Amino acid sequence: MAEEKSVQVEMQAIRQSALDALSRAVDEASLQQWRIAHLGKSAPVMQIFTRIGQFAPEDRPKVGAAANQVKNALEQAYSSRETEIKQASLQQSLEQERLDVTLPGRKPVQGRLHIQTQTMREVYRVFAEMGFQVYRTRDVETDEYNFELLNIPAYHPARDMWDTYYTTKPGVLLRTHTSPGQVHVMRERAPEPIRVILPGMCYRYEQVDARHEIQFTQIEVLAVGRNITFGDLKGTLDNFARRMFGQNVHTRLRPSYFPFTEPSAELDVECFVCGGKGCGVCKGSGWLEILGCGMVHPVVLQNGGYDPREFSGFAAGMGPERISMLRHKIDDIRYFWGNDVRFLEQF
Ligand code: FA5
Repeated sequence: MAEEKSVQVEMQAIRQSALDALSRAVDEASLQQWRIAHLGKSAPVMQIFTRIGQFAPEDRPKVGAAANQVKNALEQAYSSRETEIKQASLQQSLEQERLDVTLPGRKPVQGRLHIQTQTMREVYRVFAEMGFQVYRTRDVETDEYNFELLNIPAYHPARDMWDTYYTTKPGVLLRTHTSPGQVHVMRERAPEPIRVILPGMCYRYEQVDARHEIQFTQIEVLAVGRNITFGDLKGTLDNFARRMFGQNVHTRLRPSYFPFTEPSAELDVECFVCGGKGCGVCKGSGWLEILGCGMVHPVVLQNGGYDPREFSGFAAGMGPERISMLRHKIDDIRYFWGNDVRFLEQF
């Protein structure tokens, strides 16, 4: 039979050594180790409970109560030490990681619409107000639609106006302008009247410079009906220019040549850099060309399914990059597709 008196002494020693060890626990990791060692299943105080049957039956309640006391005392000591350590570590992190709430916040990086998307949407809006719908056609075109149906047969010298990227498939190319869309929409709508704009990316095998890219956007304008005149074209373009550039904008229509319009013209806007005096951007002319236009050629009307004796129409093709350049005083078209965020995030 084990002696009740000596186990009481043993328990006091267990308690003392556990409390000494606890005072040496300085952080949460060592505190956890202490808990396993002194309150876990194999802790000395827990071993007393397993040995209780070895005591005389009358001593067992005393031993049990004393062991419970030690256990409770250790649990209490553990919880107050835990509070102390947590408090100390909070204090330490507050001192070390001091937060200055008066510092200005970091601005989150915000996505935005590309300058061209913004300009194009504005052009859509201006034309929508004049009753024009948006109609989209394909970037990869056939020679037939890009040239032949637009009155530009093979080997016609006018083909030199559009240096073309051909695909490996014969007769298939990247559209050099949005004009092939004219025939697509006419064939779909004939003999109904048409008022559409046709936006999209165009591709030309060109020498890249401040005003020319190999990839750029165009917006085609097309109106077909029974009594459409050159006056309607001029009025529509004047209205468009005033809405885009302001009431006082200076524009001019200059005679030009396109195989798919007759007569043909080009619309120039006064150069934004020199104010019309002449500079490097406008090549000394004082004007920047933004679009080509004219009355739809009878051959094209016929190819689209309209009888040119009954129907007439006007068409225009503009370069929205040039419009953005004019409005925002951008002096080089290469910024648009260069993907430099320092440029893009300005708009
Ligand atoms: C045409 O492409 C004709 N299809 C326009 C047209 C449509 C005329 C309907 C008559 C009736 P042009 O090659 O001039 O025409 O181009 C029209 C506009 O596209 C130009 O005024 C210019 O603003 C823009 N553009 C042309 N080439 C480039 C280029 N390489 N880089 C950037 N913009 C260009």
